[in-house]
Amino acid sequence: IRRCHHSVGIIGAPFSRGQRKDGVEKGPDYIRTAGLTEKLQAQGCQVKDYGNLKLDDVPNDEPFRKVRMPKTVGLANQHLADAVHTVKKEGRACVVLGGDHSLAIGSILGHARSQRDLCLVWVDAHADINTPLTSPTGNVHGQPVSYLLKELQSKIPVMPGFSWIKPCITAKDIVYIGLRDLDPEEHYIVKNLGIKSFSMTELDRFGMGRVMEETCDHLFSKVNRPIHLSYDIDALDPLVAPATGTPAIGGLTYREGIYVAEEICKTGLLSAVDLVEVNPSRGKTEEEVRSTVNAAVSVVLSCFGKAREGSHPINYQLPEP
Ligand code: 4U7
Ligand code: MN
Ligand code: MN
Ligand code: MN
Repeated sequence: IRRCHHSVGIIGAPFSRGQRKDGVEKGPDYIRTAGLTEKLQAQGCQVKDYGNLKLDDVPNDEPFRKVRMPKTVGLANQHLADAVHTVKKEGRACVVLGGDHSLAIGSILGHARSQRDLCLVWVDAHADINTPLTSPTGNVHGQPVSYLLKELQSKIPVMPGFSWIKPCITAKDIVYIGLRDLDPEEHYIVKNLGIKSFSMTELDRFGMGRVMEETCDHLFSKVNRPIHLSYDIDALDPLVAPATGTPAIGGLTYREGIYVAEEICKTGLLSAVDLVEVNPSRGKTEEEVRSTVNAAVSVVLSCFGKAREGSHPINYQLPEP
């Protein structure tokens, strides 16, 4: 039985300051222009588009050690957390269109305000769990998970723009899918905290069917909980989704990427989704941009009931001759 959220709230978060490449702020509008709302409606969802957040640069935003634009990133996430909280209060499943992955900080904290027992499925080539002190780049899009984890709180320095952030998840509440490009410090953290992780190696060993079974076993062994799905488009192979800031070869096929979303939908527990890191400026051709944006739209549609086996209204009756 398929129990999907039929009321969806969309927030556009045109934010790029969690990394250095221009263009990722255009993600939300490209995804909308590809017809996301209309297609969700056509498959039976009731959609409210909350529009794009106004996310401005904070002046005099000097780096904190290596971390770039901490005040700007902190404030944008504060606004996003409020917006996600509003969508959840109004009883909708929340879709955040990014923007770069630093947005997961605000998205997950806003979600956790109304859903205290949420769990996190992180689909990404990267673990995004650098602390501000391990980050090799200083880009916050490689760090969001570190701010959210209770176990890492003692490793996070006090930073301008970040003082409102209180960690809301524990290591056992997370499952990673699709990892293939981790910094050594990130690998240490994932192993040391015992975070459940299905890298591309486990995917090759088990197949995506078993990976999704074990993901659900891990997260719902005791009790069912709301799911926050944080989906970085670079989890997909660059052959499918090339228009992204940090592509990594050897990723999920289109089919595997869609399968993750279908299975999450089938749990009936999906409460919020981030679809991030679509960067139209990184496409070398129109076709590369189209392919990436279409993949992003398809992932969201599958999250909310689109099934490749087909579907029909519950009370459908064949026409009588
Ligand atoms: B994304 C990186 F060093 N680990 O921290 C870093 F390799 O949101 C990349 O997953 C982070 O796209 C990628 O900057 C962030 C780097
Ligand atoms: Mn990534
Ligand atoms: Mn990411
Ligand atoms: Mn990326």
